[in-house]
Amino acid sequence: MRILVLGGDGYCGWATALYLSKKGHAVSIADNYVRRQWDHELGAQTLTPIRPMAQRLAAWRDLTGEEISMHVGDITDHEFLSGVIQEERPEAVVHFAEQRSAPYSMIDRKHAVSTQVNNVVGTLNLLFALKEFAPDCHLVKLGTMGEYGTPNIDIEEGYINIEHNGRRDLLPFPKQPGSFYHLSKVHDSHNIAFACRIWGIRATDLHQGVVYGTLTEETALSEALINRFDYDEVFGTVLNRFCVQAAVKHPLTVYGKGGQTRGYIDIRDTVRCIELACLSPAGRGECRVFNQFTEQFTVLQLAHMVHDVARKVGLNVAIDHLPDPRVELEEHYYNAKHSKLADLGLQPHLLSDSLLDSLLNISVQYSDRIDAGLFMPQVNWRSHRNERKQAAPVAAAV
Ligand code: NAD
Ligand code: USQ
Repeated sequence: MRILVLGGDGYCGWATALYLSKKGHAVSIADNYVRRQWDHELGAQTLTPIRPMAQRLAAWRDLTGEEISMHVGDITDHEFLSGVIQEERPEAVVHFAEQRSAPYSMIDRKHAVSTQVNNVVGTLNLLFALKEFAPDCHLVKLGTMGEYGTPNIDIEEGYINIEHNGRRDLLPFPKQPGSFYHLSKVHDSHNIAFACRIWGIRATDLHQGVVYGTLTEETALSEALINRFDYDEVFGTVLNRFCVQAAVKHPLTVYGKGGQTRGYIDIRDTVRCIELACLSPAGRGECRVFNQFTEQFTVLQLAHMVHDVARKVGLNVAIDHLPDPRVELEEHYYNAKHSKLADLGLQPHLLSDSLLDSLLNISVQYSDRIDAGLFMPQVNWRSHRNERKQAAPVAAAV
C-alpha cells in the first residue's frame, strides 16, 4: 500500500514508518520537527541519541535498499498538507502529528492554546485535504484511551448501547478527558466522526494506551536508526521514566497513591496495530474506534515490577509517593474492552521481566545522558500559570 505517515520523526511514527517500509509498503513521511524544538524549549533530550532525519533515512536506505520519501512541513498549513496528499496519493494516512503531552498542555494558557490549535487544526486540514484530493483514502488516526477518562463502568470500544426512557441507540461512549491535551483528542474524534458522516470519509480512530519500550526489530538494526526514549516530566511516559530512574537509583516517582490504572502497549505492538488497521480499512463513511492497548496496570504495580527487576541486577531503588501534580482519581474502577485489534490478528507482547530487563539495560547503557533534574514534576494541574525551572536548553538536532 502507499502509506503516508504524519509525524514520522516522532516516537511512534518513526518505528511505524520503518516497520511498514520493511513490510513492503511504499512509505512517505511528513513532519515539521516541532517535537525536537519542544525538547529544546523544555531543556530536555531523549535518553537515546536520535539522529537528524536525513541521516536516519540514509541509514535505512543503505541497510535495506528501501526509500522513504520525506516532506518537511507543518500540517496546520493546509497548502503544504494538500500538496503532500496530491503528490503521494496515499491509500492510507497514519496521523501521529500532534502535541501529545498532557503536562505540556497544562503549563499555562499559551501551551493549552498551542496544543489545541496544533492538534485540532492539523486534523481538520487533513479531513478537508482527504475530502478534496483523496476521498477513498483511509484515515488511521491516533487518539487516546484518556479520552474516556476513568468512569465507574466498563469502557467500550468507542460506542455504547444505551436504553433511555424505553428507547435504544448506539451512541459515542461518554468522554471525560483529564487534560487540555486529552481534550484536543476528543475534539478531533468529533470532527472525524462528523466528516465520515457528511462526506463519507473512511476512518479508524485508535484509542491508544500509554506506550512503552523503544526497540523494534527495525530500529535495532543500527544505532543510526535508534528511536527516541523520553524520560523527562513533560514528555516521558510513566514506565519509561521508572526504568530510567532505576538506572541511576533515583526513587521512582509514583504520583499520589499510585492506584491510577491505565492501558499499556509495547511499541512493537503499536506498529503492528497500525498495519492491521491499514490492511483492513474502514468502509466509506465508517468511523471505527479500536482501543489499542494490551494490558492494564496501576502505576504502583509498575513501580513494584521495576523495583523488583532492578534489584535482581543490583540496583536498589526506593518507591516514593509524591503529591499528585495532576487532578485525577488515585483509586478507581477500570475495565476497558480491547478485543477488536486482537480479532484482526494482533498477538501481543506482554510486559514481562525480560522486557523490563531490556528497558533497564538501555537505560543503563545511556546513563551518561540522564539528567536527574528532569525527573521531578513541575507542572501542576491546579495552577494556570506554571513556572518551570528552566534547564539549560540543549541543541535541537534536525
Ligand atoms: P512524538 O511527539 O514523539 O511525535 C509526534 C511527531 O509529530 C513529532 O515528530 C512532531 O514533530 C510531529 N508534529 C507535531 N505537530 C506537527 C505538525 N503540526 N506538523 C507536522 N508535524 C508535527 O509523539 P508520539 O509519542 O510518537 O505520539 C504520536 C501520536 O500517538 C500522538 O498523536 C499521540 O497523541 C498518540 N499517542 C501516543 C502515546 C504514547 O504513549 N507515546 C499513547 C497514546 C497515543
Ligand atoms: N505518573 C506517575 N509518575 C510519573 C509519571 C506519571 O505516577 O512519574 C502517572 C500519571 O499521574 C498518570 C499515569 O502515570 O496517572 C500515566 O501518565 P503518563 O505520563 O505515562 O501518560 P499520560 O499523561 O496519560 O500520556 C501518555 C502519552 C499520551 C497518551 C496517553 C495514553 O503521553 O500521548 O495519549 O499516554 S492514555 O494515558 O491512555 O490517555
